[in-house]
Order: sequence, then structure tokens, then C-alpha cells
Amino acid sequence: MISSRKKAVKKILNNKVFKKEKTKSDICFAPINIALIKYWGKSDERLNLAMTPSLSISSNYLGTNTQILLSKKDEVILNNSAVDKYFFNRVFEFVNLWRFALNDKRKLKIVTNNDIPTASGLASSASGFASLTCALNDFFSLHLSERKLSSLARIGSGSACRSVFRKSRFAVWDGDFAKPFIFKKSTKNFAKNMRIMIFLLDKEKKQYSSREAMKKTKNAWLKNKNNCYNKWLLQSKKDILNIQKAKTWQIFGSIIENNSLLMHKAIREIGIDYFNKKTKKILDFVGNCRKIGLFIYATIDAGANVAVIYQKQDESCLKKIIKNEIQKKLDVKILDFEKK
Ligand code: 2P0
Repeated sequence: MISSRKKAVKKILNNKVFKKEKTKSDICFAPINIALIKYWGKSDERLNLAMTPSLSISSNYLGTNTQILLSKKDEVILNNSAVDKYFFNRVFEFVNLWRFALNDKRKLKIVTNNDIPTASGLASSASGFASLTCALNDFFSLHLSERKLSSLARIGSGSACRSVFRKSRFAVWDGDFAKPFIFKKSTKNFAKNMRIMIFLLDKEKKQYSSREAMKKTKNAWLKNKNNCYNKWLLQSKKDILNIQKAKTWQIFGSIIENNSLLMHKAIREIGIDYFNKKTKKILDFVGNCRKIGLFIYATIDAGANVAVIYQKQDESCLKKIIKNEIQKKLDVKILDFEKK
């Protein structure tokens, strides 16, 4: 029996004439993205379809570069080293869907580099699968639309569908694929002036992958729908609409922060806590800044690192406070999410 993933990829690549002339692809870049409204939980696990819509911002310089070369054997090189079996299988399960759909049995070498600081906890599967998708598209000379690339990347990793767009800072994912997103007039200025700093707080590999934790969250919800995840699901559906109508930066920022905090509360309810002591300190710092009128907000993915969201005009003030309040007291590395 053909799996649903095979069927889905075959459908997208249906009738595509592919050429065997290339022996290597271009080096294809895809950025990391941070969800402002998160993706947490799948309505279809095999196809990575999300329970709720999500909205993300992509970095304009941090991400993954991937190249595909014709080879004598299948292999994956990550940051100049061979990868473990788990990583290899995850990559080639995805590559095999394309080879099956195109009926191509040639062996491939996948060379991939994260230009993200090593062990920063940001080496995301999103940029990895998005850049791999773009490299496969180039290797087979398929000239797929961004929409199709997004659908394919999603089958590799859900959040990857938001990382295939080269020209759009924001992406919204609702359904099969993500689309570039532009904020409407009322919120355009906050969105335009929004900046992000990433507080790198944890170098360890996280104990639970997002995939495992999402599955556990959903299973607990199926047994008891009167839980925190249920609240988050309902809230997320409202957040994706409300953020587009936010009339002030404070509303805009609060929607982002509360979406992430409620997601983590739901994750804690199933016994997983991604926060560490420093995460809590940075969250306190963010709250204290607001008390003195510096309106910054936090969003946290499936790990301990905190992305702090602020307005461009507050940058110098914020950086001074961080130097005195954070960097002298905590061993924290800070990374600008976007390059000026
Ligand atoms: C997000 N995360 O929206 C959320 C917020 C983590 C927390 O997407 O199983 O690696 O490959 O679809 O995409 C991480 O999940 O999971 C993620 P899969 P993925 O960015």
C-alpha cells in the first residue's frame, strides 16, 4: 500500500517532467523562522497538518544552505561531518518521497550547513527542510511554485513550510501550505518596526523533540478536552485574527507573548517543561521592563531560549539595560534575529 506521504508528494509532483541532466544543485538557502502565533499539535501526523493556523517571521540572514550532488551512495554531510542514523533517516525518508514520485533511483549526497551558531539551540528543522526542498527542486529542474515548495517542505517538517519564501518577512500557514503575509495598514508600522533579539540560554539538546511533545499534548487532549491545550487551541484561532487587527504595539506584543506562554502552560500540563532558570529570569526581566514603560515582549519555542520582541526606536535603551541588568549577572549570549 502506498503511504499517505508518498501519495501527497506524488500528487504535488504529478506530471512534472524532470530532467536528469544535473549532477549537482545550486546551494539553496532557507531562513530560520520564529512563530509569533505558534504551531503546536497536528490534525494529521503523517502529513504534518497543523491543528491551528500559525504566523511567523523569517530571519534575513540566519538559516541553512543545502546542496545536492549525484553520488555513488546516499549520504548526508552536516556542517562538514557525517550525521547520525536518526538524522540520515529523517533526511532520506523525505528525499525518498521525491525519488519515488519521480521514479528516480540515483544515489544522492546531501551537503547541508547551518550558518547558525553551533549548539545555539536554533538549528531548526524548519530552515533545514525548507532548504532541502529548494535544493531538490533545483536538482530535478522542477521549477515548482513557492506554494508547492511550501506544501512539500511541510511534509518534511511542519514549520518548514513557513521558511521557503525568499522575499517575504512574514508567513502565515493555514492548511496545506504557507503564504507570504503582509500586515494591514493599522498594524503595518508595528510589524515594520518590530525587532527581535534572541537570548541563547541553553546549549543542550532538548530532552523532548517538538514532534514527541506535540504528540503527547494531543493524546492528553484526546483523553480530556477540558484542559489547557484546549484553551490554547481556541485562543490561537482568535490570536491569528486579532493580531492582524491590533491597534497598539502593546496589544500586538501581548498577543504574541500570551500565545507562547499559554502553549508552554499546556506543555507543562503533560509533564514537559522547556524552561530553565534563566528562561524564567529573562521573562521576569521582560515583565519588569514593561513596568518602567519599556514595552518589550517574549516568545519561546520548544526550548529554553527566549526571543525578545521590541520596537526599533527602543533598541539603544534596551541594549543599555540588558548590558547592566542581564549580561553582568547571567552568562547569556544575545543574537540579533535580523541583520540591519
Ligand atoms: C512553531 N514549533 O510554530 C512551533 C512553536 C516549536 C514551538 O514548529 O513535527 O519541528 O517537524 O512538524 O516543525 C517545531 O515543530 O515539528 C515548531 P514537525 P516542527 O515554530
